[in-house]
Amino acid sequence: MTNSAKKVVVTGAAGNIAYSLLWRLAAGDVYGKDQPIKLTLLEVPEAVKATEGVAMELNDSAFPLVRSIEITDDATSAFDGASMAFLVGAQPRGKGMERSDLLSANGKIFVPQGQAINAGAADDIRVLVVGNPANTNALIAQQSAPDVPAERFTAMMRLDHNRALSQLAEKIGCSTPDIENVVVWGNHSSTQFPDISCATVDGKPVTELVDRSWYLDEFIPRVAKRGGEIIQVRGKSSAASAASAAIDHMRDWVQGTERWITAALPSDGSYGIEKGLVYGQPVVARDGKFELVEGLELTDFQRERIAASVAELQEERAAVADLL
Ligand code: NAX
Repeated sequence: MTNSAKKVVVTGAAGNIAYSLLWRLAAGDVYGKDQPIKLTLLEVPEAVKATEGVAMELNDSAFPLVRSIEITDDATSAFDGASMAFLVGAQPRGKGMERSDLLSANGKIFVPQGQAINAGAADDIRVLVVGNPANTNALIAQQSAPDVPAERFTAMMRLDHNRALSQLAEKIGCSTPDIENVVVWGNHSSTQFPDISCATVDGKPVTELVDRSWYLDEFIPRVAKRGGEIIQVRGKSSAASAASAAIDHMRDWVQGTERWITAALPSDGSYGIEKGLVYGQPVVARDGKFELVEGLELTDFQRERIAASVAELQEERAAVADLL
């Protein structure tokens, strides 16, 4: 007997990231090859026509697991019965727009979406916010959904995590799966802290395999500013790598992993991170849940770097206080 189809919502479905994400999702890369899905594509009214074109191409791909494709500009119906939501759609930063303007413009998208999730999502709802500023957008959505367990709201730090792995692998001359226990603490912004303190390759500490000066002066800023570097070289922002990271995040959340990965989750107050802030932390995934890696002894250097993103996220939260 086949499983009944899960409803999966993707917002910003006419955009660049969705154009990669939808194909991986439809191929079964999140739930696996035995789980049919019903796709719902949520867009703004002006982009509904383009979304119809995306749906036509999805249909032309004849994916065996896709039972239906619905297109809507109505959040309430989109999230009704949803088991999974990729919140990718967001407003880009316009000319002359301050960061606080961007925060409140995007905040206004995530309040109604959080409310719609609260009103109608399925009991097993999992939310990943990709649209920037992702951590604070996730906080807004979570606060707008008081009846849904807070840990169902996450923001994407997996792209930062994958970037850290690939930079380390290149430097050390190994493959990314050889590297264990890397984490990117904090905000999806330049205050993030790619941390190799616990990282190992074949059981050997990474701190013994790379220079401290390379780590501090090249690795940390390069990972934190990689999005800008991609824009400079490619002429457009990261899209396929962001989609791939979103798939990694959701697949691990559903299917589990004992390897450390980074997910931004509402903090439980550990490691000096204010409770409730949606913050990139080291996790494993078991029984369909992310579990924080506990008991790490932090150095003063780590605490300082972790505090920088805490302060930034507190400022972002203050800028959207009227939405919380
Ligand atoms: P695009 O501008 O190509 O697409 C965004 C889409 O969202 C547009 O089609 C737009 O119509 C739609 N949209 C806007 N408001 C909406 C709403 N209220 N409901 C539904 N859809 C809505 O951007 P894309 O390159 O796909 O990037 C999407 C978001 O991901 C951006 O905010 C971007 O900054 C963010 N990113 C986040 C990353 C992360 O690691 N967290 C990395 C990649 C990316 O920069």
